[in-house]
Amino acid sequence: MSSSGIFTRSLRALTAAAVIGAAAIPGIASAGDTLDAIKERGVIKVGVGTTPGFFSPDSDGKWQGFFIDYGRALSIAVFGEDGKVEFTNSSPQQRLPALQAGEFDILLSGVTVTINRAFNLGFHFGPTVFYDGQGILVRKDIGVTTAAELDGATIGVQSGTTGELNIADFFRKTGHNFTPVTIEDTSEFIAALESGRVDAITQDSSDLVGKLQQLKEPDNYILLPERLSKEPLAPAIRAGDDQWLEIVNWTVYATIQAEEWGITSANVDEFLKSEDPAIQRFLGVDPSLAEAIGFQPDWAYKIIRTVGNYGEIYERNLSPLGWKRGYNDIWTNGGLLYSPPFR
Ligand SMILES: N[C@@H](CCC(=O)N[C@@H](CS)C(=O)NCC(=O)O)C(=O)O
Repeated sequence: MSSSGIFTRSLRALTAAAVIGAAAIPGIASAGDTLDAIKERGVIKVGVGTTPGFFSPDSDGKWQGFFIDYGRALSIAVFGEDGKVEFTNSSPQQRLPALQAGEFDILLSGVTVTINRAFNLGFHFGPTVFYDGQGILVRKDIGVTTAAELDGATIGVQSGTTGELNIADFFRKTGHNFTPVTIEDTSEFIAALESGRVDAITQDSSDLVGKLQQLKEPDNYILLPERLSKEPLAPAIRAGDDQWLEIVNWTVYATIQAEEWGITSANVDEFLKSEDPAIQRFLGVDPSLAEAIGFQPDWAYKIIRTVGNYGEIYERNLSPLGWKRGYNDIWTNGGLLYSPPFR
């Protein structure tokens, strides 16, 4: 199998089809040049944050985490091999403009899908990979155990996040007062809580659970039980590149579909002997589907063998932090994760 990635002879046809589609249907985005740029450069440029479990460098400076593993899966999808990804930390405020400016090919940084970002800011989103909600982390000594009790508190919020509007909406609803302190830099954001400059900080609960690990005395803080918002976190790309969007979509779906079928990094080779025609097409034993699309037949096989299915990615990175699957489980287990059919 060549390692040139998922796209073979059909690349031009796909691009052409998307361009034709764009001409025929006003308003539909066309294929862009992201994939070409990535292939020419030889690396995918990914914007990330710095939250343990989701994206953080290990002691050797090598990035680890839930979103990092999706970057690795994309590397396998595009290049047929792991590791052709450059992860760069960027603040929540700067990363969307940086994506728009072409500094990144994709953000895997816990970006929430919102209608404003889709219509007004010019971004497209892959599938939601983590269903989250905004939380509030307070210093215990202020003596509250629910968000509804917060009145007159000073609350840190990171600039450029959905949290800015959510926290204002929340207090408008409760009728209580609060003083927002908007901070861009993540270290300063944490330091504001530790120094007492703010009574609490608000962010995606995924972020707060990770940040708790970074606080010097985590026992002095409590994550309040309320979730203020829906924060479906998804890969974000520049609008207007259908081809790149579909690569992102189906890379994520491959990890979800594999979990639904019980295919793991440990047993994927056993599944190569499966009699199920759908699994044969998925793993490339029957190459007809992949060939018709222009993917390398073993693209999904390689992703699962190397990075694992969604559940493995989750267990490896997030279970150690105490995360339960909850909404982030496969639909057959009562969660929200659902892959469209591979056919
Ligand atoms: N989901 C929110 C917040 C995004 C966000 O701030 N994400 C966290 C990670 S989940 C982050 O980047 N925190 C700062 C950091 O990690 O440096 C949004 O899209 O506006």
